[in-house]
Amino acid sequence: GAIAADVRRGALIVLEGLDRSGKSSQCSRLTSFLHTQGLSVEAWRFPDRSTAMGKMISSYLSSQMDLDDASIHLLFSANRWEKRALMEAKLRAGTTLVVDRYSYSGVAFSAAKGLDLDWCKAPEAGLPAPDLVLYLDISAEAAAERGGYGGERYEKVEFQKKVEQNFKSLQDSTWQNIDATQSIDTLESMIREAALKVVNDCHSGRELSH
Ligand code: T5A
Ligand code: NA
Repeated sequence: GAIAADVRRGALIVLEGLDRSGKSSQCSRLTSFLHTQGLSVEAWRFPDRSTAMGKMISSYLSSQMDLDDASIHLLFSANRWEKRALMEAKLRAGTTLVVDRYSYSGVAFSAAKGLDLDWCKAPEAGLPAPDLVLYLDISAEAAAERGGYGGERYEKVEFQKKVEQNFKSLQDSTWQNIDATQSIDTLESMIREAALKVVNDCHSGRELSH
């Protein structure tokens, strides 16, 4: 039954942060590490640019297409909803998902354009809730110095500062703030420890919430 299936469920681990905070680097390192521990684990990311909606989002982000602020917000959310059934199935089957951005990015970026924060949150309600959110904390200025912004729509310091304020107002009990100015290796070991703990909690029966 549902309870038995949940007892060994996987963990939903989300990495969040400003553009260039180091999320993708840490997601791939964490996924490899959990794999070496014999765990069933997959790396996911949002936006998922591979779907039809994801292709629209990608062309919006690269400024090939313009969309109304509210419309693109709902499209980012819909791109998570279209993956919901698969996410839940994987988690309940025992696979841990390491996810590069989730609803917090959805709300923080759209609200930085001036949309109402609560309005932005509404379409996220009902998606699987993360068991752990690792927030890679770095200032907009320090992030901009890394590797150079690639020229996507949101990669501007003034905008990222607003996004940072919004992220900080979204923190809840599942968050761990991590100083993202530390070395890639230091961050990797801190993240490993936090992730293993939550994977164990989920394997021991912590329920999936929404
Ligand atoms: N968005 C997203 C919304 O508006 N709504 C939504 O609902 C969602 C989900 C998508 C954009 O869409 C917005 C947010 C974004 O603006 P994306 O595809 O996630 O963006 O962005 P990417 O361009 O793929 O990734 P980022 O720019 O966010 O970079 P990362 O993943 O944070 O950083 P990473 O690991 O690629 O590293 C960046 C550079 O820094 C170096 C790396 O080597 C690399 O050069 N670096 C470090 N340098 C020093 N010290 C460290 N600890 C370092 N870690 C990494
Ligand atoms: Na990334």
